[in-house]
Amino acid sequence: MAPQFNLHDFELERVLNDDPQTHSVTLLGRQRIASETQQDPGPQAAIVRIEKTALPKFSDGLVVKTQVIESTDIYTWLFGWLQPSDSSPDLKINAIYPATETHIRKYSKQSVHIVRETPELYESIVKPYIEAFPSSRTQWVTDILTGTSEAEKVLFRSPPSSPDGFLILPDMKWDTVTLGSLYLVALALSSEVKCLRDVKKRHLPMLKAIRRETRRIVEERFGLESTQLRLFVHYQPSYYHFHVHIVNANYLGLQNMAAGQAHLLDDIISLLEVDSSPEGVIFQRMTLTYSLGENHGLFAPMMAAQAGLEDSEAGARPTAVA
Ligand code: M7G
Repeated sequence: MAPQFNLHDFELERVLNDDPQTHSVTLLGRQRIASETQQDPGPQAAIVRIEKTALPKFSDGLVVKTQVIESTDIYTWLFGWLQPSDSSPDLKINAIYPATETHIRKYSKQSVHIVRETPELYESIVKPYIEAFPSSRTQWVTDILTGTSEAEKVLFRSPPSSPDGFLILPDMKWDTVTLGSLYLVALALSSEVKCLRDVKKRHLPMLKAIRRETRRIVEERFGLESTQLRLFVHYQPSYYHFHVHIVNANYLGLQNMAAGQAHLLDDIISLLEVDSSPEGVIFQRMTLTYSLGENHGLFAPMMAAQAGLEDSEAGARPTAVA
């Protein structure tokens, strides 16, 4: 019969793995085992994986203590405790208040479809959609850029004279502590570039500076090398003010890194470099393919337009040989 394991008799040797994604830690240690039938074999190697269980069903009073990490405009993120305790928090909580209809739709469970956005569909459907957003949608960006909020969190800010300026600060997705889930965001100081479609060859100095300064800051502040970072840009993003996601390369499985939505900053730079057109507008000439949730404001018009794309392709397809 296998000896019984008892965590209280476990002596930690080293941490084999810790994974903020699955909220788990895997440990190697030694366990003294006393068996009734055999001689005590002495300390034995033991592997222990500890994982947080699913959250209990939410009820009033479930979270006994909270502490605000940061807040900007209508967004607040906090630490939470399930038990009265002075030790590290059990939860990270993100709150949006007051939430708009767009937020409610974004955060509701929904299935996704893959759509292709030609330059023509961008002009006729997507551009008007982006332009219709009220400026209040990116008030949080304005608050950060003007120093009204999160000012003490800013890790890098370009000199005011810099034409391609940006700043780098912790993303609200990050708990600001766990290196394994490091998540920063670089925000362009100018609101000229709304999204990937607006990125042109003349933005190369800004893109390269974001890459360079990110690497420097992350190495100096957090001790991570440039190869430990994944830098990417979303299309479609939730917020139409140019920004780059900066994430620990080992923090995998985030839904927002899906192929199609996440474009590596390195690939964007490389595409602009090989683009030989004088204006360098490769992102205005490409068909971009990505997933859209059923609740997304672009879902209905983009889905309706897909049929047109298939039809025109079907017409060009050679007929099968019998
Ligand atoms: P996105 O690609 O537009 O949308 O990225 P997503 O949220 O669907 O990924 C915007 C990024 O900005 C996300 O990583 C957000 O977590 C982050 N973010 C959003 N807000 C409202 C804030 C904020 O107020 N402060 C900070 N620091 N980050 C934010």
